[in-house]
Amino acid sequence: MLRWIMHVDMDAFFASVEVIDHPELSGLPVIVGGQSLRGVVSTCSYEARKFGVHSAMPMSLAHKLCPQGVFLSGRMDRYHQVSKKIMQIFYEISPQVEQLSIDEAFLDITGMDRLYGSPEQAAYLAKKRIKDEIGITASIGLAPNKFLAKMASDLQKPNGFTIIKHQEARKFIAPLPVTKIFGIGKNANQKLLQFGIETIGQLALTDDAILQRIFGKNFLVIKQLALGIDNRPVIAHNEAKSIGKEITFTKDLNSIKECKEKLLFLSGLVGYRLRSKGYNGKTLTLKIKYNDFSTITRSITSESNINSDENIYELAILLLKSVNLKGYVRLLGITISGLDKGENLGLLFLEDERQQKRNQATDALKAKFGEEIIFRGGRYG
Ligand code: TTP
Ligand code: MG
Repeated sequence: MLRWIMHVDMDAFFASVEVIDHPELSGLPVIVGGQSLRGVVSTCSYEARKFGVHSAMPMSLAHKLCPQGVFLSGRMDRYHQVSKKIMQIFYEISPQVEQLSIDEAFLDITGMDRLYGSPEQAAYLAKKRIKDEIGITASIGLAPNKFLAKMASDLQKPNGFTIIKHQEARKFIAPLPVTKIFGIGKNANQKLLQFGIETIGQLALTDDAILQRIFGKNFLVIKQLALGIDNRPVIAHNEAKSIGKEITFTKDLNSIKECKEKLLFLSGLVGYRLRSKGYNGKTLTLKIKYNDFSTITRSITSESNINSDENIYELAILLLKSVNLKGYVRLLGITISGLDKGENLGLLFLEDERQQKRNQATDALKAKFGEEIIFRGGRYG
């Protein structure tokens, strides 16, 4: 079954909400943002963009560029309220909605043709419902994956609708500048230019050795994107608040060594569950139940995202060490919360490559033979 993802992003969101609430502003250059001397522009209507005004610009400059603008300080509560209504429309179209920010979301509409006729019709429906029920325009990208859908929604703003078909994906993105790829900023762009690489098509044909020199160990992610490949799933936020596993032992544990051994096993299970659902988390909670049924929990929050077996194990051991074990242990549990979607490609660039490879290898086995087939050996001393 062909995968179809849409990315929907409201046009000039805060300014558009001001216009629906104050119809007399329609067609005017509306500029929303901090009104103090040092304030910056949050956003502005497309009419104001013609004067060169844009998000993050100092408000003083916006006044200079567009003196006739309508300057408003913004009402976050109201924008959140409208955002909620828009997300509600999305959830009525597909259960697989991943909200990315206040005004944008991915919807997975794979296999929903019976309901809508075609992916295009589902996308048109989203557009029409936002216009009819909210009163603002949205730009939509419809494509085989998240990367392409997000890129597509941006190509014909405002009120855009861009479809990238499966068989055309590579050709479609080939002429676009490399900076359209998330993760290619000014620096990487400069380096690519030294090799004469300006477009995504040229990037896709570049030697791996050169890409590795420019992007480091995770160059393959960039290469895949340049080829139009992106397998990240759309993750509905309401799916899970935490992911964890606990085990009651048939025989109570009576040493730190045994506890460590079991925590290693649990780390592998929890890590696998996190990764297979595309999550990473921030907080790890260790649960210990003694054989008298008294229970303690200890939590630790990491600064960086956690999803590798190693990181989970390290944190669990830190917590175990902070506990003065007072008797036989009947149950141990590890839970990861503060979950985040896998959208952040940056993570891929940060993670230790060897660790990542190892996790991928064991994940493949677990996916095939079941969660408990493999766990990492280690020294517990
Ligand atoms: P965006 O979707 O980036 O911008 P937009 O909806 O205003 O315009 P576009 O048509 O290009 O999508 O951001 C959504 C809202 O987030 C935007 O309306 C205001 C807010 N925002 C800021 O407050 N500061 C910023 O720098 C940006 C980029 C957005
Ligand atoms: Mg927007």
